[in-house]
Amino acid sequence: MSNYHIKHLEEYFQVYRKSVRNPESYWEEIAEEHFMWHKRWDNVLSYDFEKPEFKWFEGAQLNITENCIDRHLRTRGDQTAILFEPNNPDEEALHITYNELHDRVCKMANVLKVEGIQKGDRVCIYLPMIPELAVAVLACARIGAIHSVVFAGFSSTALATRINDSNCKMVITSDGSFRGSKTIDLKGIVDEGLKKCDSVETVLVVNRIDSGVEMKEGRDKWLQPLLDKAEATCEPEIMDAEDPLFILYTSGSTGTPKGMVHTTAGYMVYTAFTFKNVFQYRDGDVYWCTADIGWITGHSYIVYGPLANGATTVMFEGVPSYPDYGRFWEIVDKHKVTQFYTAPTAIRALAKENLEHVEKYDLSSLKVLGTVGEPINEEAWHWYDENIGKKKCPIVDTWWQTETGGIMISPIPYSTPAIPTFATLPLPGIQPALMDEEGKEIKGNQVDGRLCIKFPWPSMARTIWGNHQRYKDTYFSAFKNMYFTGDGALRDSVGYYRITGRVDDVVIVSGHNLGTAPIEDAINEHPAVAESAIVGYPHEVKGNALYGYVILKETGETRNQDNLRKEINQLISDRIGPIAKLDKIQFTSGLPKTRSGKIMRRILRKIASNDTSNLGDTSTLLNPEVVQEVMDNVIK
Ligand code: 6R9
Repeated sequence: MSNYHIKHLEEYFQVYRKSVRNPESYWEEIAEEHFMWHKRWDNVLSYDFEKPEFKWFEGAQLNITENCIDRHLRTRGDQTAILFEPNNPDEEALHITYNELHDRVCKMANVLKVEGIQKGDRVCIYLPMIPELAVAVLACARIGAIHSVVFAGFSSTALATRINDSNCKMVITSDGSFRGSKTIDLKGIVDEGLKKCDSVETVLVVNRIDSGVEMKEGRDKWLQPLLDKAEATCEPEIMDAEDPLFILYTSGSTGTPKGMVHTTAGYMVYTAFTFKNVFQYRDGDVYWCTADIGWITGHSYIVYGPLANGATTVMFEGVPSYPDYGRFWEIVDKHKVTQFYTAPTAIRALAKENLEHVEKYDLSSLKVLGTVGEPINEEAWHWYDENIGKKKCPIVDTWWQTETGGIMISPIPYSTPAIPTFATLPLPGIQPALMDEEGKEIKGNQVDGRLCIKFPWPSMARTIWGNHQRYKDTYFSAFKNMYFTGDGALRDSVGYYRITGRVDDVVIVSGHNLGTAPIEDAINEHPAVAESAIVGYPHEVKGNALYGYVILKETGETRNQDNLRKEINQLISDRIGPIAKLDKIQFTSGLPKTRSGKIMRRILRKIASNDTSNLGDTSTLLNPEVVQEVMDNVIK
């Protein structure tokens, strides 16, 4: 098991040095020892940053679900694979063993085949956090269909955009979902979205809330009766290493969402390897990641990474505040969770509540705590450390992205001494670089710059679905022979990395990536709006919240501003989803612009953040006088 499970700092440095000296042989050894292949690769890595093109384990053949399920059946068939905790605490938790998971996935895979899905077809999955979501993902992978999971909090328009972008042939959804004390009409959202989609032939519907939805003749089918008829075995489709495994959409700073394409072998090897090391998972552990499978964190660290290691992975349907703010800790206690992985925004929200919610429960099973999604502030880190980890659990602050497929920079528990707010050191095989604005690498320590990665790693996204040029432009054009992350970072005196946040127009709200341009597009559709600019500003719970500056058309200026604010947020909610709503909307007569007509968001960001001491030189603006007006009317 060499290299696969790092146990102390010296070993980390040894392994790291080896991994950068000869990345090919490093990853080859791991791929050889820990996975099941139908055919060995001819070549570990070939790459070209210009095209850009990256191929890992070319020539190899495999099926990822055999690695995540079948090969565990002999040794741990009766062990829980997925532990499902329902929204309602009175509903019993479900322990799905590896044997049962195998049968469920095979049945679902057979249903997909009967419904005409073939290798390479795209299947959109729009489901709440219920076992069928993980099963549907794996069933697609079983037969070589490409899954495109869309987070079930997205609106019908956002769903339709994503379905159309990749021409999905099928949608798998449910009648509705439970979220705390509410139910959400998912099927209604799908019906609305599909009015704009021609490619979808079939909609499979899980009955989750028994709401008796309308079923469209010839298109919609209840899933359960089909599963009941299906066989519990399904030969896995043999896939090439570089066959696409899934598409997952992420927000860009401009334009439509980007369908990041991940392929099979490299993604599997890297997510499995990082899961094992970053969470120090051991047999018998119960691992819980609170993310939704609609995000990359759920793909890599609820489904694929844990299952590839034969782990027990918890899936939670509900929210941290229902029935009260103790729910997370109740679940940790009830299932004796050993690794707990969540987002800073959740930690901050829970830290605001009475400590009694924590103290009621026995959290002594916990060994490792993790965070992901955005920078964690020091206060939240300490609260997590003291109240949840009782100062005994290492905290892994894991930095990575939808595009990177797996965790890139993170402490390794018991090896890397943690420092609050630092993601610390790169994982083996990851070669970060900090770049200045001229495109030169900034060497040495105690420096900051734009974070890039200068050598390929197995789980990097290979393209943007249908738009390879955009992939090149977004990630490989800013700096030659480098992947550009879009984040800024600093490297301290011992070489630890701290991520300082996005350097582009993406704002991370409650851990969700939101591009400001699509939100502006939505607002600008309002008949009374002439122009708008969205920026993020610091928010104590959400990390960042959205602040909108809106210029009204002359005709709109006489309207009631509170009503306008509501209408604008409704538009955003319809076009993108409630997560993108603005916390503050300021109406203004103008926006500061450069002479070339670009809105100076840097200034707007500072004003929204109440940080106007150093606005920089505004005299070169096209309309410097507008800065004072914006400042005078800022919404505190
Ligand atoms: C996994 C995930 C990616 C962006 C990324 C960065 C921010 C993620 C972070 C972090 C500071 C961390 N981010 N983890 N910032 N510290 N530990 O979140 O993917 O949704 O694509 O977001 O999130 O800005 O560029 P994704």
